[in-house]
Amino acid sequence: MRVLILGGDGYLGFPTALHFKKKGHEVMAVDSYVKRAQEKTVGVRPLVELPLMHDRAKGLLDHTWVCDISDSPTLDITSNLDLILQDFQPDTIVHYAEQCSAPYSMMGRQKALQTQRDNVLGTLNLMFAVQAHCPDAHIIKLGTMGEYGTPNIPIEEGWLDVEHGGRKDRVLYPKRPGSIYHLSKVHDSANLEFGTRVWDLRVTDLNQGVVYGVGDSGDDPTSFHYDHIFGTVLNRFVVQAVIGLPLTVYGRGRQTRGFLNIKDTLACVYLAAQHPAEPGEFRVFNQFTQQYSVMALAKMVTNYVGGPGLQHIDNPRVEMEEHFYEAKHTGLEQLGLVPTLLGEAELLKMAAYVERYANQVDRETILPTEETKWRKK
Ligand code: USQ
Repeated sequence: MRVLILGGDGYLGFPTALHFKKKGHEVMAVDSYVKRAQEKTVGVRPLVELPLMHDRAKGLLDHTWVCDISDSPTLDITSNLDLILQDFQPDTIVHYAEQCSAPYSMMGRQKALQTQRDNVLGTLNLMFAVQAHCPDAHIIKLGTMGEYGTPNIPIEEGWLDVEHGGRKDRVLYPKRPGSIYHLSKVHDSANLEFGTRVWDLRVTDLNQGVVYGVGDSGDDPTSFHYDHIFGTVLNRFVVQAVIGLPLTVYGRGRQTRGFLNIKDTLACVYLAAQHPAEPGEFRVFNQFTQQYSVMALAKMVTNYVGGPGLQHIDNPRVEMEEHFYEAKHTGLEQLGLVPTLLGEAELLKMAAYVERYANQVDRETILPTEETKWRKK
């Protein structure tokens, strides 16, 4: 396969590009480096500061291209995205190139606008470019479990069979996301489903849960965040335990989410690529392997990694802190996913990785601030 990875500099993008390359495919990675600029603006950095994607990729990937995929062509100038698709003719396009942080999107009007502009318009632009240059390419879009929110009924994989007024239909599962970022993914899903119906695009929407971990050995460092803006909860808890800080449980901590190991992200995306959606199909998988409450994770980290234990802090978000949660996730397992389960071994591997760089942790970026609260004073 010729595989195009959009967002190739990121926590998931670069390891995904390497994964496809190791399996013998021709890989091009694309990134605009906007995330690096955002990190500087808000004063955070990943645990390990990595060279830029186009330097890291030397000798590892076939091609790289630095550009913004939301730039559209003008009357006389072809956009970079159009040039890439024209020349490279990908079979598979893995689309990670989006602002990925809920707290970032809630920091104020400018960042909310930036999030929805980059995410929604980037995906829409991609849909037009694919239609024009490689209409048979399979788009694998990273969505999020957060699109569904926490409804009081079981969550299906993308679609819901309804009976109403004596009639039956199959509709996109109702969405009730919890941040401007998660909303942007809902809009993406609606646009992509439209593209499959109207232009026969082939789309797999991967509603991914919260990712944790450092990959196979931790030897290929990736953009691992632990700060209150870009860090996800389990990665943050492991860093906090390693450096001896109490684990920051937001509110009551009974919020429940789906989780998966970064290794399973790579496996799921690979499985989706090997089994593409049909032309005109909008296929949705819920991409997570286990569900946990925040409290359960905090207890597990304290048991296996150590540290001073957990502390409940005022929840900076507006979210339910105790709720029903039952989400289906059978599609990827039916394609052959063998889940990597969370336990002592995985947590100790993460802790060993973090310990190697523990002296680089910026403790000032761990606690949420007034700026990242969903409701400002
Ligand atoms: N939480 C804490 N303490 C912390 C950090 C988070 O209790 O120190 C709680 C949050 O309140 C939330 C849960 O843990 O209830 C998950 O938060 P998170 O920051 O790990 O994840 P989230 O903001 O939901 O977003 C992350 C990724 C996003 C992806 C999403 C998948 O940043 O890109 O889409 O996970 S999901 O959560 O399934 O929507």
